[in-house]
Amino acid sequence: MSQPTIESVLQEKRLFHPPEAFSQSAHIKSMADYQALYDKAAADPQAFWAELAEQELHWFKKWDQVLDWQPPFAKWFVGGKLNISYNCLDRHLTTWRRNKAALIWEGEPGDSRTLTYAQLHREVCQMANVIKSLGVKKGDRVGLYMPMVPEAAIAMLACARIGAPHTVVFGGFSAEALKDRLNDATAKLVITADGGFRKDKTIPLKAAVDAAIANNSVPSVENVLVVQRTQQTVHMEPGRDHWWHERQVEASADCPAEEMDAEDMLFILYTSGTTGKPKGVVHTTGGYNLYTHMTLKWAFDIKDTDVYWCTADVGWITGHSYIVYGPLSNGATSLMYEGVPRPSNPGCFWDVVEKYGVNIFYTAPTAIRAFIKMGDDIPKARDLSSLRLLGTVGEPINPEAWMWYHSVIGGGKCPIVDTWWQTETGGFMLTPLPGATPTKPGSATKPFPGILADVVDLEGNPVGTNEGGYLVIQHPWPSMMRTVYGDDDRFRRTYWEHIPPKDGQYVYFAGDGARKDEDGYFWVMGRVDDVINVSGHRLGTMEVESALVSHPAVAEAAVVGRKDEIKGEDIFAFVTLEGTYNPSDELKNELKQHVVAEIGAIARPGEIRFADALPKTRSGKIIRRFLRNLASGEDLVGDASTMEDQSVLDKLREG
Ligand code: 6R9
Repeated sequence: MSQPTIESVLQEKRLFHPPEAFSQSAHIKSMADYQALYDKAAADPQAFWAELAEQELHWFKKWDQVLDWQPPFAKWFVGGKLNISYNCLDRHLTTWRRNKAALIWEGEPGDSRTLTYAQLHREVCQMANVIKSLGVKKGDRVGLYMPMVPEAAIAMLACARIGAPHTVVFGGFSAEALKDRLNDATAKLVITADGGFRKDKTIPLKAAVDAAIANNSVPSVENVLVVQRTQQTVHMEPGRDHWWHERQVEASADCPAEEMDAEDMLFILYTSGTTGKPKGVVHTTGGYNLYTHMTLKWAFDIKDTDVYWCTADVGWITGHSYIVYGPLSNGATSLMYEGVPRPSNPGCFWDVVEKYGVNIFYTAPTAIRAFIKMGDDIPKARDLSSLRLLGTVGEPINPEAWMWYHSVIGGGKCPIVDTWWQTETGGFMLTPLPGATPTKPGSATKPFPGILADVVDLEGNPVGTNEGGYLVIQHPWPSMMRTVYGDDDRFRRTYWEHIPPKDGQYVYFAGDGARKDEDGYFWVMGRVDDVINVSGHRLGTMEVESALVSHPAVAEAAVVGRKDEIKGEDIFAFVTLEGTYNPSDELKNELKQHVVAEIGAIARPGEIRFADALPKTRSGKIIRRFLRNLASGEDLVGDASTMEDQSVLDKLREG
């Protein structure tokens, strides 16, 4: 742990009550209702979740046991049988929702598609049959490397339908990063596209897959299924590569959903940790289905009349839980957009809101800050009056950005739902319920009913009101990650051992610092480990360091986060060179490009500084605290007496 103490400087006092009309029609209408649910769940979490599971989901067979908790390993709805693709599709087909829009999709060049529940079901069944015909069986892993097109969601649901866990790799990751993830998951099939549109260019996805699996470097991959999107020329390896559109026309639209055990693996999603190796976060079927369903319903107050838009990419957990599974399980209309705001079209988000009459809009603080910079005229020139709720996720939102979002985008009438959660938690953990919870700009407010959260010190003792500490969860919840894929030990070490269990009671350590104010509101302050948050994306400092060191010029590298107005944090790398290399701007650029090739554009260092040596303790540990101070141009904070060589700092300061 790099920062044992956390000081909180935020003192935000403004309070915003839910508009009365909103509360009246909301699923949860008042703080009294919230409190009643919270108390009921806290008194008997198992009964609480069992009742909802029975009420909200379709089960082929009911469970025998609600929770089997052998810390840190949890099993929910043991013995229960269900299929999340059935809950997202089939069960709606016998209702009026059959012909309701399930997915509304808008492509970056302006093309669009709407798929009703019946149409989506049909395509998912076809894709499931094609996947099966390529030799994939229940339990086999399938890698997805996709642009933001409907086929990304179709492929996820098709995998879920036949019980083949998917692992979606964000399309912005490099071939190298893709290779590592496919290997870790031993994926048998990769589903990709020729390319995707991003910022008026095409991204060569298929070429990246070719590079990732070239020379048998991912021996498990037998086939590649390719969706046609950009029509760019791609190499198709005979016998290995197959066009989706050619296979689709031959595929039957009849594919019954496999009866899955509640604890069967649904997906693996890789996320950065504090070592160089990404962690495969494992989620299972029943608990994840229930929790993403309930959180979307209550925290976003989803209704059948809503057009709901989450701007995340399906390559992240937010896309999994709140573009695909949560919304479709609720029978909602989920909007998917391929584009991102770009110089040629800074108003594209608001055009989409206006075009489809979006009612619920969910995005990230980094996007909000970028919009502020582009100026109010852009959103003000569009009709945003359809919006009734705004959500935010990914990093702490600064109160100024919150206020702008509230007034300029929400017209002062939309509750803002600041959702704190993680890849590991599967769904929202701290969140307002918009018809009930008064909000404070910058606070994710209170735990979702059924979540027992607290702020503690490293011994596990609760800290005082408004004192900083570590955010923990004290009771298992249905959508908690089950393990790190293939590495139970890492799961235990990372999440369950930083804070020692007390009286046999294990707590989940989130890796975030927080404080709780006098009203019991949580204020999340950011990571306390060596993870940096760049534009809402998690990157391990070690990952970037490993990438740098893999370049022949680099002897040693230390990476820290530096505050950035738009991105939240930016990557600042200190690098020492091998003897035969000389510092130069060309080399800096080459190293930045090298990191992009190793990990992806999201990891490109904002700044690289060459150094003769890095500040280290006598035992050889890099003192990141000092590097963080240097990166942000601050004075050095803290004691330097443990340093091996004091002159190192003076040289670093000179740059
Ligand atoms: C959903 C997602 C998780 C990390 C988490 C925290 C930060 C996310 C936040 C937030 C403050 C919020 N984070 N939401 N911090 N307020 N509303 O982002 O998952 O990519 O795994 O990142 O993001 O630091 O620990 P993931």
